[in-house]
Amino acid sequence: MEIELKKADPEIADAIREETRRQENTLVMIASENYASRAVIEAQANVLTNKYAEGYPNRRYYGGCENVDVVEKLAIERARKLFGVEHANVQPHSGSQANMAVYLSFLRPGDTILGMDLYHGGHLTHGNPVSFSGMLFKAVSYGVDPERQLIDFNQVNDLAKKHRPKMIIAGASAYPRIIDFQAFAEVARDVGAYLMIDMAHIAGLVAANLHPSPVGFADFITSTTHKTLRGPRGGLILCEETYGPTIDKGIFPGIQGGPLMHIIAAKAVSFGEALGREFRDYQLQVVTNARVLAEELMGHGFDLVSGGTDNHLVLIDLTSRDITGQEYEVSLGKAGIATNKNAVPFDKRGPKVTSGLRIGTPSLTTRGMKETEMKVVAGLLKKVLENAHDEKTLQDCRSTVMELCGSFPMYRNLT
Ligand code: DSN
Repeated sequence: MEIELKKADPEIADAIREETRRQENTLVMIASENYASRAVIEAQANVLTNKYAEGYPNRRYYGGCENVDVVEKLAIERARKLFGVEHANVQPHSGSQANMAVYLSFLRPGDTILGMDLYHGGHLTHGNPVSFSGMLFKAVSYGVDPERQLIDFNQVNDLAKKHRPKMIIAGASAYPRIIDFQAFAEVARDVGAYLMIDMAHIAGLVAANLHPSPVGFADFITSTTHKTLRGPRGGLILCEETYGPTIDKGIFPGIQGGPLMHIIAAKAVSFGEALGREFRDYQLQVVTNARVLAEELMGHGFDLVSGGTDNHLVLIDLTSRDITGQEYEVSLGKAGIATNKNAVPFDKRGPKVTSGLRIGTPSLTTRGMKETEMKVVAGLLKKVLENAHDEKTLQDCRSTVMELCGSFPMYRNLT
């Protein structure tokens, strides 16, 4: 296949080869990225991409769906088993599409939703004005309290009572602590709102029982499949059987056409992997690595949002430093460490600059790195922070990164 591509389209083949090299030679610390296994990649690079399969298994709008039905049924069964739910829709092309389908299935334009502010760790689709969620619905936002930087449940409660949202959204993209789903469920019940929990970032931890499960608390659970869960890029919706038919209609024909059967095959493979014994060990190491990284960074004098982490990510607060999130991200990039600038709660800088940096351990842990390497990485983060504009030091750090990458190839632990 790769040989064919090289002949047919050398420019694209070259870009893929360079991207492979970049991923291999970079410490990927973007909290939402991971390395899918070769089996997952193989499952999405094949003839399944040729097949139209609008509809659902055994009730399609196209003939010849007998094999893709097998694929989708397996993906659904495995997702249900993995998370202990009655109904799974594995067709969302992304997490945003999963969220959109839930909203459009159970809300009407103009309804009120209550979600976490993007600048406090929420996601664009939880009601930000630049996203469909903020354009179509009347969005109200909660955040973290200024002292502890934990979700402010007094505020959630007050806003819910004041605005009577039709749906409350829990879940975050940059929140380093356990989320109390029960507390959200109580607020939702008190005001008669639906509760949607977007567990995209922590889905792998939930599957491994290392973060409390949203099952039993949420009416709807949405996720991506490519973050801690380590599958292909895509989305997922879980719910009780009673909501299943409405959710299914919300995805197709509601907001999507033909499902991406090659991606659904890869989702099935990744759910199968997540059901295996080794997956829990991996997730445990992800969390341990994040904790060690956080402790080391604090030992080096870094300020961390909420003073540490319970999950896979760490949010560095640069407010008291003479460097922006944007500058730090660029300098780390020169040293071979991929991260992303990120707003911190009550950030005075805009989203393109920011006073924070988000880092995570899923990818490094997939490469087999453990506590010892986290200490080395924390030292590199410190060195780059203190020498952000010193090209020689950045090149020295780059050499250390190359050595680490050489010792921990990205596919060492994955078949
Ligand atoms: N863009 C993702 C992240 O990086 O967290 C969320 O969808």
